[in-house]
Amino acid sequence: MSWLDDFDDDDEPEFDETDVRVRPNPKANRPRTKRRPAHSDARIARVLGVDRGRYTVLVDEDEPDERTVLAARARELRKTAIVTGDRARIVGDASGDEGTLARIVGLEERTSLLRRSADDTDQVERVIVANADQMLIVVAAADPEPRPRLVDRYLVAALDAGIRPLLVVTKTDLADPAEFLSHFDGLDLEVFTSGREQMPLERIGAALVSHSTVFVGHSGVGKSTLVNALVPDARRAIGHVNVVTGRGRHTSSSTVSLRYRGDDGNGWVIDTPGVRSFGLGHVDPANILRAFTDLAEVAEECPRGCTHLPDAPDCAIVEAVEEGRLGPGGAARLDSLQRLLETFAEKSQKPGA
Ligand SMILES: Nc1nc2c(ncn2[C@@H]2O[C@H](COP(=O)(O)OP(=O)(O)O)[C@@H](O)[C@H]2O)c(=O)[nH]1
Ligand SMILES: [Mg+2]
Repeated sequence: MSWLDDFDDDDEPEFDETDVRVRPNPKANRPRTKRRPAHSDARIARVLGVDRGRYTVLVDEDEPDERTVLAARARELRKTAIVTGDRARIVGDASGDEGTLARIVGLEERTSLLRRSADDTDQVERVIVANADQMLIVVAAADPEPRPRLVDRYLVAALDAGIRPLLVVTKTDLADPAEFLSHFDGLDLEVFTSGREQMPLERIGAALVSHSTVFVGHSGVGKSTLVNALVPDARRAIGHVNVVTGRGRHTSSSTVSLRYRGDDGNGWVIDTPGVRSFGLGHVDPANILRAFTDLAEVAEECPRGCTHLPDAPDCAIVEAVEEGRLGPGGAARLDSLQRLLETFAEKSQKPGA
């Protein structure tokens, strides 16, 4: 027995004991609770990334001796998902020296949580990112073709998690995004367009300052290309087409936090691999409506429990649009709202969702 017993390695790779300093434990027969300190000496560290059961955490953030430290999670956290963005309580060797391993003994309460849904093939809900306050939805104007419905799902997930959505359309050198963008006319949504040789790095950068922004979107849309341009030392792998197989290979397979350093301040950028879907099972429709500022105001006149869908009786928004009271864009905004509400409704009717 040694202090290594406190690590959970059940679902993790072989642990090479030569990697760490192992000291014999003369009190191996004492009850576990006694051997485990109360962790009052724990310090808070930001989880930057996870790789095969090992966490890279940032210790003494913004202090002169800020450093990254490798950590494993304590056995008592076996059932706890620890993800990029988490604020972890760590104990043990936090020097960051080669061959050392700190131990995560707890997590600070999360301010937000982005989950990937259980989908048709995967019933397990997975946590992607903790504590993000912005979501940059990345879609390509072409290659792959943009799908408004997919963006709807991201939007609903963001709005429900209390995360502010932003949208960037990449590859505008390949196609005009205007038609696609018209789907989001009604939303209070900051939109960027980006193309080869003309990435709006200053505008996107300004939006990143003082925020923790998770980049989401299908594999191949250009997330890592953007991250590399915004964070010069990021070196995120860019997808390329394998000349032998002809198939696309998108090599950024893990989620990592990277620091954005701008002229006006810093922020955190979280690059994710292609995330296909988010859990929409517990979405509150009021959170969706809230993103449509003008429609939300009109909705106060709606009957109780109004769905705001096309068949809703006496819906004040539907009536206002029909009477032209919401201006020329009113119909488009109502359409966007209804699409998002329907996305939510379909999801929540799915058994087990
Ligand atoms: N034409 C064009 N290609 C782009 C643009 N942005 C990224 N790409 C290409 O799209 C492919 C996928 O990019 P990547 O950043 O790996 O996408 P990710 O999977 O979302 O991280 C790469 O071949 C990039 O060079 C763009 O604005 N225009
Ligand atoms: Mg990538």
